[in-house]
Amino acid sequence: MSQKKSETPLMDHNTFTVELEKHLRRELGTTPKRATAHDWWQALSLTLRDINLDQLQQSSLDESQQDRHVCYLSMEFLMGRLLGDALMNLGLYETAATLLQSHGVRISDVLDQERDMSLGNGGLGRLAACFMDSLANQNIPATGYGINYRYGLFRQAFVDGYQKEMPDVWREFGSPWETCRPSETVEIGLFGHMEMDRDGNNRWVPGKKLFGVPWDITIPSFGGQYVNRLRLWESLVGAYPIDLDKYNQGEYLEACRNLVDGDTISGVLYPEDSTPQGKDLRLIQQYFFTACSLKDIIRQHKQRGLPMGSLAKHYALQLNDTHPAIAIPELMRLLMDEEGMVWNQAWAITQEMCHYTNHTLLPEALEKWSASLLGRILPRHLQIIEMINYVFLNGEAKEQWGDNLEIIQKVSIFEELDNGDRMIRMANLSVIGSRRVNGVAALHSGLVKANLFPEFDTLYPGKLVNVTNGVTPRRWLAHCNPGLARLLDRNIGTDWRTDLDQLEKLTPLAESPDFLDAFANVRFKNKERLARLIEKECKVTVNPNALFDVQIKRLHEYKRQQLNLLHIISLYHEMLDNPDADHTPRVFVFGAKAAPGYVLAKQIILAINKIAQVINNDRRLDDRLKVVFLPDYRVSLAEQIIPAADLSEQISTAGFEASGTGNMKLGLNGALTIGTLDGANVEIAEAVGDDNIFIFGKTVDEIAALQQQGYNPYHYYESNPVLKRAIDSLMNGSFCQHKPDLLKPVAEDLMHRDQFMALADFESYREAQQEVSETFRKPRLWWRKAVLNTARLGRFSSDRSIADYAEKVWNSK
Ligand code: NBG
Repeated sequence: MSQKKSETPLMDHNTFTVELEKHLRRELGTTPKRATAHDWWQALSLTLRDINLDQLQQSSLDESQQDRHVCYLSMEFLMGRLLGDALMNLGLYETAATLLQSHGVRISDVLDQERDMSLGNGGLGRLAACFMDSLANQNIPATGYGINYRYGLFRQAFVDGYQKEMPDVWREFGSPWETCRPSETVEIGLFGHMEMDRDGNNRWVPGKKLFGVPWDITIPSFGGQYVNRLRLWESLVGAYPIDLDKYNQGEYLEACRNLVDGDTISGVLYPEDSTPQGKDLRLIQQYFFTACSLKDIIRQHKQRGLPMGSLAKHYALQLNDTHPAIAIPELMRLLMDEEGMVWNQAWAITQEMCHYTNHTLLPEALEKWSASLLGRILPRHLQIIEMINYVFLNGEAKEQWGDNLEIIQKVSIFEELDNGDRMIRMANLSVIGSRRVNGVAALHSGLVKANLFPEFDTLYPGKLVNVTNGVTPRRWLAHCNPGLARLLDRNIGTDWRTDLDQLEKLTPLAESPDFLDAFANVRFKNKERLARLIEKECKVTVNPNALFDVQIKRLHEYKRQQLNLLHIISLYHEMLDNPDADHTPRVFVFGAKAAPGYVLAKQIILAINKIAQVINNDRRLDDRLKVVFLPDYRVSLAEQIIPAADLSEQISTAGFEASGTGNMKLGLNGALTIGTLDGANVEIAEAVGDDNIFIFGKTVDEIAALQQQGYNPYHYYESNPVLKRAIDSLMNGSFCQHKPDLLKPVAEDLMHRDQFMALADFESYREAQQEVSETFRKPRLWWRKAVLNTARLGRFSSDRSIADYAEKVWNSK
């Protein structure tokens, strides 16, 4: 695993300039004199892409027969912007900046031209992107497989405090990073029926054909010597995009049917699936990218002249959640129906090749497909799943549990519904069909074993393992926080970029007042920068000396943005009550998107925005309290917020956040965490030490006990006057006088339902927040803790996660 540093760029200054200008002239038809910032962005991206493509050839030539190629199958890849990161990886950042400057162009303006590739929703998709980066850095041959969505998640704006969603048109005129490979187009089937062929074999006759066209994006290691590939599929329906006969008869819409159908399948990420059409589409998307990827893998395997029997030796499939779980029956189908293998051999290969990551315990997020729906779209796959279940229940399961119906019903892939339909539990299918199953943090993996799959853990000892998530230090430290990166380089050398445990060398520096000052100074500059962005985006002026208290993540009740909000309201009241007390000034920063169909989450956004408006305009506070909700949270916005955060809010109900990765990014950049003992917070607390983190709230066991005894949020409301006053102010229209009922739904839910027990943790949270405020007023103490956070979080590098996967899951290197 040789890791080259970026000090010796792959391209020298002169060649770089020549190549760049060539792209400007030949591809964009412009000159350095006339080029706009957008032209420069495109030309730079094309130049770097070329370097990567050359190295990709080299890397794949170097791939030996002994290597096990990792195929990471994921519905989501949240890549963000690529240019800045690529310049840094290839050691060309300074070169590019100087060159642009000589043309009177600022590199930051050029980088700002890039639209994020927001082909993901949250942590799961960003994890996939960090893992692609680390796979390249560990020189592990790998391909990421996903969908080339025409539109990203959605673009978020706030209108009168409400979230408004718009399509994210991220690549309307193409993306310079993507290379189309039409010659590697694959064809897959959908719908249709089963038929008996002459030999008496059951054959699937698809009713519809679909083409998958691959678009490739190169993923370079740091230094750029090793390059992997992300391959995203775009769907096409039919051989011709339009029906010319119909077109000529003036039936324009009908003539474009294929175009529309194709565009729909790879159109948007997470289409609303509350309608039957939405459900069909989602399953088709899952099957589409999985089937295309498997065909691609088998084609390459054959091209290398290798026998089908050795497929699993050469390829490991990682199923990122159950979204690509249809890979299990699809692989069985390919091996049996197309390659002529018998069941047992195909099953042995499938079980050897597949690995499944579980990212959630929330029952509503564990995928189930109705058997009738799946059977209509994929009739052969339903048969195979039934057979897998039959063999499993009558074999291993029977041996282990005899006729214990309760257990048999629980481990079965099928859940029988009262209306006669059956639901296919994709998680059970994934566990049965995989060689390893991993959770994403120690606590979560323990719960996967103990609560979600205890029977499978008994049946398959050693199959269920843990791989704690990680984040790439290239993007989440070196690139997003150049000030801190320089400080680290000066003090501990530059190797931390590819060996994050080097950060431990900072530990003694936590005792040096000079170093603490320098560290604080970097943060201050980052906060000034964020303050300018806040001013621009939210029209709110914030004081960079205030404590920046940050909660950035998907909006979900279990993540408890509402708990944060209750605390903000209580602080507001406290400041109004005691205007002369010495309050620690705070700026609360939110970034979050709510799923379009998630009503309560959207109401929480509205509440935060309305309260922000009142607080930000209340002169009595003397600017000591500000609340801002930055719109359109995405990777590139996270890159600006994280280096400026003092406090990291990780306040989920214990047992519900599988891992979290924002917690790692913020901690690594020196923010202190206020958090529950949930997900990776537990391991972060272990790493930084109890004195350097603010832990509060009920533990997993306490939450379970409370749930069991019957949770009554009203009791907390009634008995805690501070809490009561905060909730009452939501109820009685204090924050929106002309529509006093506007925030009632949020208040009522908290008082009477509060599914994630925010009220039960409120007091403990408030106390922890008081400790935060007091600590922040002692700068030496605060910065010492901050430095120790950076120093001790090296283990949360995704390089370590990937090394763990290689060892515990893929058995690859
Ligand atoms: C999310 C969890 C996070 C975790 C990421 C990555 C899903 C289904 N799960 O806690 O909520 O960090 O996965 O593992 O998106």
